[in-house]
Amino acid sequence: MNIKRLNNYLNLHVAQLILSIVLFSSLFSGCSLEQDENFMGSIHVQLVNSDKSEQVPFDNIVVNITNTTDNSSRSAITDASGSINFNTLPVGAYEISLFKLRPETMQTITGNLKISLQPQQDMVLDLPLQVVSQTNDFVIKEVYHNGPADGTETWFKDQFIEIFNNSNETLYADGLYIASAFESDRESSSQPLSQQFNLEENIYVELLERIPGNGTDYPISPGKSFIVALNAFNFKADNPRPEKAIDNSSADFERYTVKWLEERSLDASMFFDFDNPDVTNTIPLFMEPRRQFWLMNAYGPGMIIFRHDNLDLDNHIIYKYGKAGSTLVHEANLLKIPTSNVIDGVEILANSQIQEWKKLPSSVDDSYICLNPDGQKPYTSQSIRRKVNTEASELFGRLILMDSNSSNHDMEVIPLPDPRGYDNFEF
Ligand SMILES: [Ca+2]
Ligand SMILES: [Ca+2]
Repeated sequence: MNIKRLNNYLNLHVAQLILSIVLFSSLFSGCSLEQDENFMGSIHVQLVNSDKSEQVPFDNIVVNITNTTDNSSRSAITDASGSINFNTLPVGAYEISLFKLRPETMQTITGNLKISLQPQQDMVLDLPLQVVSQTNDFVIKEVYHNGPADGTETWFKDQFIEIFNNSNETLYADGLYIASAFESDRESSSQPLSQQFNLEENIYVELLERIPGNGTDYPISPGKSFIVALNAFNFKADNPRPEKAIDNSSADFERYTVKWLEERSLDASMFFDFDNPDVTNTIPLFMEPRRQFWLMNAYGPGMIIFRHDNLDLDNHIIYKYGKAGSTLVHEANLLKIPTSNVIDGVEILANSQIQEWKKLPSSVDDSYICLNPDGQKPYTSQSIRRKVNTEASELFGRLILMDSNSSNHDMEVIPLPDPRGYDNFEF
């Protein structure tokens, strides 16, 4: 180091040192405790549970408060009244959150609020809780509706839905209903279904099938799943891009509606729907008359599973829809399914701008998921899979999937289908 550079170096460091001393002293000499208090506030948080059907005790819940600017945080534990005070907090933006699992009732309790604390403010806040009972039942683990990226070798012929036993006991697939909810396409309609019908009480479906069986024919162990494929066929075979195609030949159940449609003098598609005699077929129960095979809406299906002891298959409606100002009116014959019977549902939308076109009520899915928020393209091989609830899985010592009735939170988009991918999951 020559003399000039050494001088520059020393000057720089002396300057930094002086700056540090000035800042340090101003911090302490310039700010009295009194002034500090001017930049403090307090927050009183009261937990509130507005869901009367899901009662939870308020005690012993850890509530976190995090400054969203510097990520500093504090936490406190509620007493039975569900109230907490955070005193002498610096002003700023905060997130208040909590997450609690109650193993004894299989409930998850969450709450989240974002607030901005002003100088000397005593803020009093209600923190609404979301209480969700961990499903002791089947959940939809995967919906694969978009077709593979194999150069339209397969088209949509490889669609499947996978249903997972999220409970801690053996469940039976026997008699389970699977339905695909209807929504008109935006090309031919300017009004979503929800503007004509109350979608909270009933779900309007275009396709309905039932798993056969006498009650105990198809046991599914906890943490295991079963697959219902449109065609139980190996689409990798003779495919120029087998890495993008899937093998559905080991599906548990298969859709086959050609005969059913022909018996009703309706058009059937033998190109899209064929029958593997080695795989048990589901029982077709209802198809919107224009459907020629059991195609889950390729631009975003709303899938539900449910049980019903005495389902009324004549509970139809004729839904008329069209473009505003157009004389052309379309009709769809739809079946009403009572929402209260639904075990699980997944709302998939073609993009994130069309929430009013949701097909499922908020009590079944209070959000939605898109393959691509900017607009889905067909034949991408993408699939929609339910995420693992790692916290609950570790706590209960078994594989548990997310189920907060909110697809945005519970589901994820994956680049390739993952049939039975959780069978050997380790946590
Ligand atoms: Ca088939
Ligand atoms: Ca078959």
